[in-house]
Amino acid sequence: RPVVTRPETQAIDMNSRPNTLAERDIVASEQTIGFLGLGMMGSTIVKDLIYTGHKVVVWNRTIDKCQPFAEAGADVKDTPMDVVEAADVIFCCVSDPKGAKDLVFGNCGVLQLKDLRNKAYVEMSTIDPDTSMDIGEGIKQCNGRYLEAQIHGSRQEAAEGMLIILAGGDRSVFEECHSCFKTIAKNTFFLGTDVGNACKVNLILQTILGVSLVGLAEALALADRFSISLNDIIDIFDLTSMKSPLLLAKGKEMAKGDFNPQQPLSHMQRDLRLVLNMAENLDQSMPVTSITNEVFKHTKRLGYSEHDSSAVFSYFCA
Ligand code: NA7
Repeated sequence: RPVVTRPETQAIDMNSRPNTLAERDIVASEQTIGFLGLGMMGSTIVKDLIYTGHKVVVWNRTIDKCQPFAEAGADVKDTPMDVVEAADVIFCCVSDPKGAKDLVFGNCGVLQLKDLRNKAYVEMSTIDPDTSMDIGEGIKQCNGRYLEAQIHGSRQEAAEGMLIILAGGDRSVFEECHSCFKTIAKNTFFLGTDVGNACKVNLILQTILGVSLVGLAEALALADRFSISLNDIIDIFDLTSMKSPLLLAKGKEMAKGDFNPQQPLSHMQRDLRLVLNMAENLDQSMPVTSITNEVFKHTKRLGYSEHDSSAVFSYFCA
């Protein structure tokens, strides 16, 4: 099996600004914003929150990632619990449901503070509805308010302030997050007070994305076997009513073999796994998503976990 090199980790550019910010006329909330998780998404979001004048307190498991934010004016804390103590509204943006739960229920986690009166907790990590309900319940039992605010979009869309926010839970928290959401997103939806709905909608969108990417990759791989130029296929696809900006972009990445992670393949496969668990509980048949999941799972084993989801093309070329 050929050795696959990991994509280079991109350092956050603290000076880059989305063009969208100038025209959005943002008046920063006076509340102190806590932020847990400075991965690619979290870093991009926090950088822009600081730029738009928000007072920010941060924590990340790997402490080194906090340094540029300390230099930009953020207060860095040692534990999630310390962030919660110092902030009014606390956002969490980590890899998966397990990480999200660890930060709330774990040692030095959010609930160690016991009394969350006047605190609002906003879960941005991609999670399943059950995890969101568990977290929401834990926060409420300590008198806190909870909002799930799932972020839909790639790292590039985050960098451009063009995410879509899908929110559910406490409406007052949703209102209080207005200036933060306006900083990072082009659209924000409140999907009701029932916790779990926003997670469901986000995962349904991810299902459409995952299945579409596998269909695209499989078709392009067939073209490649016929030695038909992938660029020609993409140019023609662009003229059809099937075209979409995303599929065109992903098709070009597949043609170039450039899998710079905008939406990591491991995240895509995690989402499909969450979708299938959700469907399992409802006895809902999802044969296409099941196969799509298998394809992504195997592509992970080929070494493409940290590459973009478009690396699923490699499955069909192996
Ligand atoms: P990244 O760049 O892979 O970053 C993941 C972040 O999650 C990073 O800060 C990690 O800390 C953190 N993490 C992961 N597991 C844990 C646990 N168990 N405890 C604490 N912190 C953890 O992902 P993105 O920023 O692109 O995406 C984040 C979310 O936004 C994801 O759910 C997307 O679907 C949407 P580390 O730096 O490794 O110490």
